[in-house]
Amino acid sequence: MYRKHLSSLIIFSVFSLVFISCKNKIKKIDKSSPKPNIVVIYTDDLGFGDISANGAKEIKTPNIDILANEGVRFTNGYASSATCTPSRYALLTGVYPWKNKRARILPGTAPLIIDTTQMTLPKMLKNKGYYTGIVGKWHLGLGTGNVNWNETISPGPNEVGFDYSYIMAATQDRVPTVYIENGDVVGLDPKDPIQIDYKNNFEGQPNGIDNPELLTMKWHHGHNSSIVNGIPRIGFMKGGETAKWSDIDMADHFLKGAQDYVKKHKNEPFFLYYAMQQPHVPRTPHPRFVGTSGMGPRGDVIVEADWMVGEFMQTLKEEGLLENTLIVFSSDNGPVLNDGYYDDAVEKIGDHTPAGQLRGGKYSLFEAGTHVPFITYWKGKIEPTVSEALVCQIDLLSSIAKLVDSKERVDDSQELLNVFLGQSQDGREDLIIEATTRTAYRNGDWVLIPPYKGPKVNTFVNIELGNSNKYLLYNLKEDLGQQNNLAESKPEKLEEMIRLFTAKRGTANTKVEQLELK
Ligand code: NG6
Ligand code: CA
Repeated sequence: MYRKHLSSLIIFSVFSLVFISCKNKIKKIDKSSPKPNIVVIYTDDLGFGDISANGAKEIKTPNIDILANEGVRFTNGYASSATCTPSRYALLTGVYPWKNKRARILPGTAPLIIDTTQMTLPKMLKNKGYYTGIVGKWHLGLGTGNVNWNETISPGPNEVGFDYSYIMAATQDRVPTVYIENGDVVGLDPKDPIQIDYKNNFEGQPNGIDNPELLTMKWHHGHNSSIVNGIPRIGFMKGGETAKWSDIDMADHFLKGAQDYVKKHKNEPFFLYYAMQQPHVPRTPHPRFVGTSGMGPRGDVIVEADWMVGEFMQTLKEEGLLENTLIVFSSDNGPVLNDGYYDDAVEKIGDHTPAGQLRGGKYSLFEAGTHVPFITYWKGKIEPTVSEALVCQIDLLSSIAKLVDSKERVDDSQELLNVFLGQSQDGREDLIIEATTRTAYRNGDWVLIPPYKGPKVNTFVNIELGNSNKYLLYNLKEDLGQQNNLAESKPEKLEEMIRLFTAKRGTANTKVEQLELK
């Protein structure tokens, strides 16, 4: 009896020892490969051809080029949409923006369009022990309607997965022109409360139409409401004088926020969404960048943004984080020159082609709307690669989830981790792209744009939108510039593309919503 007990005790002890040592081993392995930090550097309206790594000759972007040339430079990388809000929605949620009716260019007063119960990139990372933060442009709505800017604003980024947020609510050209930190307007004097109205001005307040003498930048279309720092904006604002941002310092301000964030959280795995405001309008380079591009403010703020990327990378290096940080660099949509202000963007463009060889631009269903710079960089982990794989920002959620050992996957977001790490060129088979609620379909080298009513060209911004009364079918391998419509000469291909597109998209959406252009 006693013997029997002893032997089972021995067996049990040996078992436990093996189990414990195994457990320790697993722990050890975990420790020796700490979770990589994740940084998404997201520019605003930067075109495929706006960086020298993608062929720009007239403008130099040496710092972005380092990421591109030493990481994976994607030649078929896409934003989900040709405008900001829908692209950012897809980036953070992994859901196609055309599935959310509210995912369209939002006014500064719009409510939050991400459901607080929805999975998001920061939420997934937070669940895996990451500290998560955003510094820069938000533009996904705040609150639930009728925001009181003088109290803590909620829900917002902090309710959809960010531990820390330092944001501008919408765009640089929209009120409120203040920074918001974790829901509170920074530097607000309670005796001078902020009021915002997107329809009517407040009595006695100047505006862009009646007070041209107050303007340091002239408006071309839209942008004629409240005047802040001499710049007429979209929407009316009263009060909050001490909280108003300085436009020429904005890029430095966000850079410092991003750098401080990294320094503060360097000892834990962190995620940073560094959402730069350049080169969106109003283009307000800091004086030290004025004239550096020879292309006027648009070129100057690209040079400025590139410098910021260099400074930010330097911080990662100094903090010893470069080899443990995956950096994704991209843009929310394609380029536009005149987006509402007279700022010489058109006049001084010279031979520069912001979209490279692509047709269209911001707002367009043609390639330049969504086909943007896309780079992944991870020192020591990613080999310098040029990848032709089809990838989209929407795929980052599921792919990064795989990287950090999370089981989260979102249907529209494809897990392409090996592609993002440059270890495979096996990207997406197909992708639905969006431009101001219209959709088009890429499959392999082929692009199908269904017929849409509406103007062929948006004459304000001078961009071809991709509207046509017939199907447009292009083969990008032979015709990257989308000059030869093959819909008639390739009827079988056309039919196949319509069938595949309709199966994924539902009946092609032919209802044209008006752009928010006056
Ligand atoms: C448009 C604005 C444009 C820009 C855009 C949003 C006018 C006339 N045009 O409505 O200037 O702000 O919205 O850009 O108001 S985005 O990059 O945030 O999508
Ligand atoms: Ca944008």
